[in-house]
Parts: sequence; structure tokens; C-alpha cells
Amino acid sequence: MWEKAICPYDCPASCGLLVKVENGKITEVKGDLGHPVSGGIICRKMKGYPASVYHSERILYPMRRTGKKGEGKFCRISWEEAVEEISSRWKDIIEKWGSETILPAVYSGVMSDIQRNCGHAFFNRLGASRIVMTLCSSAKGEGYRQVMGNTPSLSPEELKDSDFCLVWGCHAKATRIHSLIDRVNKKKDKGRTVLIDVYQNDTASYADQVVLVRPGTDGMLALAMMHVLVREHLADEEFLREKAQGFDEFKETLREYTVQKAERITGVRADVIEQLALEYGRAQAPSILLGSGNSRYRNGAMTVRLITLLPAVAGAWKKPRIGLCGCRVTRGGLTDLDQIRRPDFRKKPAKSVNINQLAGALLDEKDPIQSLYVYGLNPVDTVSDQNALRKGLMREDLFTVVHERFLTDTARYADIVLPATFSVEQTDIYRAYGYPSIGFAPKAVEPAGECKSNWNTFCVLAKAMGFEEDFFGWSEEEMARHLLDDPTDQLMRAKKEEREALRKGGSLKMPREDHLRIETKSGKILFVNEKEKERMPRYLPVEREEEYPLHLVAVPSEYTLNSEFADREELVKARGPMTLKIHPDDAKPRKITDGQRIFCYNDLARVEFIARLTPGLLPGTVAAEGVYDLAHSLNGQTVNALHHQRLSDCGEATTLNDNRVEICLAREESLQEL
Ligand SMILES: Nc1nc2c(c(=O)[nH]1)N[C@H]1C(S)=C(S)[C@@H](COP(=O)(O)OP(=O)(O)OC[C@H]3O[C@@H](n4cnc5c(=O)[nH]c(N)nc54)[C@H](O)[C@@H]3O)O[C@H]1N2
Ligand SMILES: Nc1nc2c(c(=O)[nH]1)N[C@H]1C(S)=C(S)[C@@H](COP(=O)(O)OP(=O)(O)OC[C@H]3O[C@@H](n4cnc5c(=O)[nH]c(N)nc54)[C@H](O)[C@@H]3O)O[C@H]1N2
Ligand SMILES: [Mo]
Repeated sequence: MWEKAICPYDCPASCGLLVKVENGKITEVKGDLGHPVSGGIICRKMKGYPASVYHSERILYPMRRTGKKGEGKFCRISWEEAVEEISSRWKDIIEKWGSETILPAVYSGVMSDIQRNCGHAFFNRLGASRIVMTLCSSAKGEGYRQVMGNTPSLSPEELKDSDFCLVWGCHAKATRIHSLIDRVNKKKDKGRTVLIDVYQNDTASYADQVVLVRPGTDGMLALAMMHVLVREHLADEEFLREKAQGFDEFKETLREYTVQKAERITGVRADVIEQLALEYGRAQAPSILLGSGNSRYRNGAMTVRLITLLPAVAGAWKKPRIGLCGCRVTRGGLTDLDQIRRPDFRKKPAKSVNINQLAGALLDEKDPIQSLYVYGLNPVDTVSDQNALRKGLMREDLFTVVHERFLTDTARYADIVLPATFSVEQTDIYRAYGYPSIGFAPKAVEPAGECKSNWNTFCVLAKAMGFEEDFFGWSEEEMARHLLDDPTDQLMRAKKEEREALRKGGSLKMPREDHLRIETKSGKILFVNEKEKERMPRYLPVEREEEYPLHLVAVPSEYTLNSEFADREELVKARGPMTLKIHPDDAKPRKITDGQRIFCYNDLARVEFIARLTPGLLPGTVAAEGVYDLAHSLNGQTVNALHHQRLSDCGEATTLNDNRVEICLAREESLQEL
């Protein structure tokens, strides 16, 4: 029997799956041809999903630590014992130190509405500290908002109507293949596609041209392009007079951003910038597919703000379906997340901890966290400053609970490990974050072993903590029904029959948004935004600590998804060992040749990689693909050990692409030490 399911992972499409159920287990997975976004196309990672779900190393019952923290030695206990231990420790901690010394940590392990958000209700009720969830693209969202407010950006299917598309800081082949397929296959006259990236990733095979920039300098590139547009009278001044706020004042500032100046900063030749601007400005329907790569910097929000202004200068928003894709897709939520998160359960404000600074928070002696509860997150492998984070997790006095499916590098530090379900074992609603679409998938099979979903785990913990709200007594099916029975205004835009069908399972696509209705307070595109600290957008250079000459960026891998799929031998094998992509001009003076073991280091760590020499990045940039676990690292650390805990200019986001490093042969470095 084939059942409809939806991919729970952190990709823009939330692909439709069909899972074959035999004897209470899923045995096969294929793409759901009827899915409005993914059609029948799914990635190889999900085709092999049954191997993950029934993996021999999956955690099937609760466990208590018996070895040292981090060592990975545990013994089996019952759910009753686990819940009793957690609730009694928490009651003690609350009495002695207060509920704010308990910190939940969650991010994108599961992206579906209920399972991702239900912990908020529990921890609001508990009065715990809040985790600020800005591990991914909040600087991007912020930069876009400062210009466009709540106006939705383009839906990716609209890119096929564009005759000139800039794929900008986006490894679309790995992260959003449907967007590329839509563009390349469905368009009769293909038009041109240009990739702007710091590293020639495999998405280049879909592009007619690749423009390599220095990390963190895209804002300058956008400004120089706008300089050319204005100079060549390609700016749509009539549109801007009517639809924009502050354009004339902004235009004056463009004078200084010449292509020559931009060449010095971005590393892109002046004539290439000139040509790029002219092609963009002369296109009938120019578009941008914006990734998140260039927002993960100390100037990330400003960079996105400047890129968002570019289509406005060209008058792109004037024409339907032409502009920028990759930011918010609908005006409001398709479901009301507050019904799951229950902010009303919180009785008084609590302190916040930024997820990117989790390491700092765990090591903060003035205001120590007494207990950490981790779910849908594997911070040892995905969050910045890995060594400091592990030091924090080593604290004997920190009571750590990890709700997981595998004994991840983070779970190894837990005092108590709780077994988590896979998506096919739970019921949920899935909103795609990159497409205007929503789906509902009831559970296809019963949970393996003693695994519980996030929802069911919080219900059990709530009971043990004595919470009496009815909410904690609902099943996840009841929660889903509440949400679907009470649709948001946004969801009401879908046809009634479609909403009815959704309740039985499957996905629907929302009607196209009207991008020309600019949803800022003034109804205008904000070239100047008086509300912001930087009222006038401008190029903000990222600081460079000169002792480290190279710029390190982290790039997603096609074979894995964040830290997920480390269980799948065939994917891990295809991905290969931890490599660092280096330009030959940087390798030569350091006597590094392809395939050698090297150290990449800064003041935080010294991480070993295999050198991979490639002309596919500018000299001065090095790139590390993929999130590795410690077992697949070369010296017990991964690239995240080299990431500082600094935040972006706005949006409090990660700056994981904004770190300086030096490299040397591993052998030479160890000799120097002797
Ligand atoms: N070096 C490097 N670091 C990165 C990135 C990078 O490209 N390179 N990308 C960054 C980005 S963009 C992001 S979004 C973050 C993501 O970082 P994380 O949020 O840590 O994401 P994942 O690795 O996808 O998932 C974390 C864990 O959730 C668990 N999980 C899955 N489903 C469930 C469930 O239903 N319940 C529970 N309790 N657990 C579940 C999985 O087993 C997994 O171990 O990583 C960031 N870190
Ligand atoms: N296969 C696979 N799919 C994934 C993921 C994965 O790990 N693997 N991760 C998922 C998640 S959580 C997310 S957030 C999305 C991310 O999807 P994307 O937005 O496509 O990916 P990013 O990690 O942001 O990186 C995109 C590109 O930005 C480039 N870049 C870095 N700095 C700069 C810069 O300053 N300027 C320019 N122009 N480019 C720069 C990198 O080289 C990289 O090629 O993908 C999701 N899908
Ligand atoms: Mo992400």
C-alpha cells in the first residue's frame, strides 16, 4: 500500500513522497507525481529513507549515561525512569536557581509545524529561557524586509518567465533542484543564467556564466551594478518616482560606487561588472534567485538589502513575476504557529540565548545554565565554535537531555537520551518555506521501538511537571485538526475544495501573490528606511583580521543535509572525506599540493582537511563543503570549530561564512611544534 508523505527536512520545497507500507514498515520511497511543487522528483537522500528509519544504530529506547560526558556509553532505562529523573531534576533546579536556568535548544532537524514548534509551548509554560533561532537565514530575511516589508518575493516557478536570471549565493543544484529544473526545462527560450558565488559549485553546470566574487562583498557588486544602471539610463525612474521612497537621495550615493572601485573590493573585473549590469538592465524580465550564502556575514543583512534594491532600480517589481526569489513567499503564515507555540503560556519574560552563541552561554559562569534540553538540533556538528561548545557540554553540573534518533556527537554528551521518531511515524502539517505550498501527512507507520515524537514527549513531560492545561492532553492528530479547522486568512485564499482535500492528506499550492502590492507602511519600496540604524543603504566592509590571510566559507554538500544522513554509508562514501577547496595560487607558496593533509587554523582551532586544489574560487578564499560528524573528521574537529560566535549586522544571524584562517601542511605544522 502506498501512502502520501512529505519530506520533513530543511529544504525549500517540502517534497511530496509516496511511501510503500508493508507489514507495518515503510519499504520503499518515491516521489509523489501529484505534488504541486516537486512533482515526482526527489533527491537520492530521501529515496533511501527506509535505510535511515530502520538503521541498526537508531536509538529505540531511553538511555542513561554510564560513561564520561562525550564518551558515548549509556544503559537502557524505561520511559518512566527517564521522565521521573528529568522532572525531578528540573523541579530541584527550578527551586534552587529558577526556571530560567533551563534552556531548550532546537533548530531544523524536523521542519514540520507541530513537531518543530510544540516544545515552545512546553518551555513557555515551564518559564525556561528562550532560544533565539537564528542559525540559518535571519539576516537575509531582515535585509529583504528593510526594503520590501511584508511583500512576498517571487515563487520559484516564476523564474521560468525570466530571460536573465542571476543565481546569487545559492547552490541550487544541491539545495533547490526544482527551481533550476523549472527554469531550465520549462522555458522555451531558455534565456541566460549567471551564477554569482564565491566558489564554483556544481550549480555552475546549469549556468551560462559564473562570476566569482570575494566573500562578503556582494553588496559592493550590487551597488556598482546600480551605478551602471543609473549612468546608462536603465533605471526605471518613472516607476521609482511613483513606487519608491528615497530613490533620489540614494541615487546620489551611487556616484562613488564605480565599477573600478568595485573591482578592487569584489575581485570581479570592472568590464565583467559593467557587462553584467547592462545585460541585467536591458533584459525584459530580469530575475534573481537569492540563496543564503552571502547573508551569513557580519554585513549580511546589508548585503541582502542592497541586492533587493537592484530589481527595484530596474523596475522589475513593476512587471508581475519579475524580481527577486528566495525570501518570504507569502504575506502571512499559512498556519497560526501561536496555536502550537502558545506564547500565552509564558507568565513572565525570560532571558534569551542566541543559538549561535550557545557555547558562550554554556560557559558563562556569571549566569550559569543548569540544564539543557536539545531536540531537532545537533549543535556539536552544526553550530559555531565547536571546541568551546564541547567544553560547555562537558560541565559535570550541566544536566543535559537530548531527544534524538541517533547517538549524534551532541547526544554523546547527554545525561539522558530520549528516542525520537522519524517523520513517517508522526502526523504533521508541512509548510514549504521556499514555495507557497502546504501539506498534511498523517503518520504512515507506528513508531519503531519505544520512540516518541516531539509532541508526545512534551505531553509526557508536561504531565510529570504537573501542567494541567488541556493542550498537553491533546494528541498530535487533534492538534493538526485544530490548525486545519481554523485556517489563517492566508490559507483561506486557497480554494475550498483544496482545503477540504488537504485534511485527508497531500499538498496544495497557493494562488500566485501580487508582488506589485508593496506591503510596507507607505506602500513604497524603501530605498531609504528611516526606522533602521543605517537609514541609507551603503557598502559595509567585513572586518578582516590581518593575521589570517584567507577567508573561509562553508558550503552545503549535495550528499547530506546539514548533519542529517551521516547514518547512510553510501551517501557518506560518495561525499568523501573532509576537503578544503584551495586556489593553486594560495597553495603554491605554502607548498601544498592536491590531496595532501593540511591544517586550517585560526585563534579558535586547528582543523585537519585534505587539500583540494581548484581554480573554481578566487585566490584568498577557501571553501569547506558539507557538515561532517566528528567520526568522519580527520583530527576530531570539523569546520565549525573555526567559526566564531559573532552575529550578523541585523537579524542576529550566524556568520558562519565570515571567518579568517591560515593553512599549512599538516606535517610541517607538527614539525614546527616539535
Ligand atoms: N559547517 C556548516 N555548518 C552549518 C551549515 C553548513 O552549511 N555548514 N548549515 C547551517 C544551517 S543553514 C542550518 S539550518 C543548521 C542546521 O542545523 P541543525 O538544526 O542541527 O540541523 P540537522 O543537522 O538537520 O538536524 C539536527 C538533528 O535533528 C534530529 N531530528 C530530526 N528529526 C527529529 C525529530 O522529529 N525529533 C527530534 N527530537 N530530533 C529530530 C536529527 O537526527 C539531527 O541529528 O546548520 C548550520 N550549520
Ligand atoms: N543537499 C543539501 N541541501 C540542502 C542543505 C544541505 O546541507 N544539503 N541545507 C539546507 C539548508 S538548512 C539551507 S539554509 C539551504 C541553503 O541553500 P543555499 O542558499 O543554496 O545554500 P547556502 O549554504 O546558503 O550557500 C549557497 C552558496 O553561497 C555561496 N556563498 C558563500 N558566501 C558568499 C558570498 O559572500 N557571496 C556569494 N555570491 N556567494 C557566497 C556558497 O559558496 C554556496 O555555494 O539548503 C537546504 N538544502
Ligand atoms: Mo539552513
